[in-house]
Amino acid sequence: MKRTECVAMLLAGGEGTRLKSLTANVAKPAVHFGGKYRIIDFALSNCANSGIDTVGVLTQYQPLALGSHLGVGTPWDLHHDRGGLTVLPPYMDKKEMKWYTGTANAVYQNLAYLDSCNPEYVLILSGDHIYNMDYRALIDRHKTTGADVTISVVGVKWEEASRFGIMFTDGEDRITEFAEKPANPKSNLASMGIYVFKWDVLKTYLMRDELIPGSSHDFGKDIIPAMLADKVKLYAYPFEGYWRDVGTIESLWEAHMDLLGEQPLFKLNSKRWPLYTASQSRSPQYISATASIANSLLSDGCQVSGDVSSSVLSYGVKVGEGSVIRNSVIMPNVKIGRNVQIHNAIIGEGTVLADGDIVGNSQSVSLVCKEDIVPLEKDNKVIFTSREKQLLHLLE
Ligand code: ADQ
Ligand code: ADP
Repeated sequence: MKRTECVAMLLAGGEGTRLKSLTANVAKPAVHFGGKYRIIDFALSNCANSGIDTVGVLTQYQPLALGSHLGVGTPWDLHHDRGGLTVLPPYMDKKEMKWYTGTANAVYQNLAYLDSCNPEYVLILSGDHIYNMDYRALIDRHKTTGADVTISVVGVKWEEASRFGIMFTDGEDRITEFAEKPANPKSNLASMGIYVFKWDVLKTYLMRDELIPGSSHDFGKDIIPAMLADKVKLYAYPFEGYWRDVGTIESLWEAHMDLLGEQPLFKLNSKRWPLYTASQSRSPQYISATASIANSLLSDGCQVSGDVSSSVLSYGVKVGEGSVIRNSVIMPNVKIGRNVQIHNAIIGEGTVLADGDIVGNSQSVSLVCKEDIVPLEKDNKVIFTSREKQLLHLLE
């Protein structure tokens, strides 16, 4: 049987409830990012740039936009006969339809795919991270330590530590303790949810986990703690670069702000590490004589007549005259009328803001999506219902 040294399994089926209405119609990895990309482009481009040519993408929740974006993997050079990109949705066996109950179960249900690839190593990736990473360095470390599993790790802000898998390591980077999302973290060394496993070890643990009553079949909650308890060799690989899990509204907004400035914390236009996406052609941007634009990213098909600064505008966004947009993220095809004010906000795809609307405040990140706007009266008055949004002013 042919042997592919390393197969990547990209987990892209999570519901992403913390992104609220942004994931009402799309899976979290398909949420737009950086004006013209989707979040999953980062992991897929890392695969392309790291020479990983066999990638299974595990999809489940709201797969339509994600599936059409992935296609046959052409932008990431994964459209070949050997290996390439394989979309792996849940399927029906002889008896029943089996949904993926957790991240480990999603991989377990695709053991036949992995068996057909017969790899030496399996790289588990998440579809919701913004980063550039050469997976070859991680795999090389995994080989030199002879580990059964190597987890890529970063130091995170203490106040965010409880939303990650948190660990302790010894002087040789061997993991000695691990707790998934501890309420009171004792360390800020976090799992990036990126693992390289020896394939035979992974298979053993996935099969064993299926038999454990009450298991949530999750890598962080079940598989990693079980391996640690068995004293198999778990190593950490400290990652040095920019990495953000954009699973919350605040982190998604912050990661967008990190794209701005003369020396951005994260560069979208790295020549050494190109970012690939599936995109359609659109008309050029139109910047009118009344527009003022500074420190912003604008995508194709935008028409701007207002004042935009420190913001990211996706494709097809219209900004009317007299409108002011500051420190905000505008998703595709948003229509913003005249004299609208938007501060520290994310505006979801296809939202229409009427003349004079005011969104946002200086204390928190606001989210406005068309799904949250319900007509109140016949005369097109709108009210914003979601708790996170701070609408200071409604239509007169
Ligand atoms: P979380 O970020 O909470 O923690 P999780 O919600 O399990 O991880 O999602 C990981 C990835 O798997 C996401 O891309 C998601 O879309 C996908 N996914 C979730 N459920 C799925 C399912 N049933 N089928 C297919 N795909 C699914 C994890 C680790 C932590 C670590 C963080 C780092 O558990 O230890 O610190 O990632 O972000
Ligand atoms: P719809 O919103 O009906 O899907 P769009 O024309 O907005 O239609 O987009 C279709 C697809 O093409 C989307 O997946 C989007 O990611 C992509 N797309 C469209 N225009 C662009 C662009 N200028 N840059 C990048 N991607 C684009």
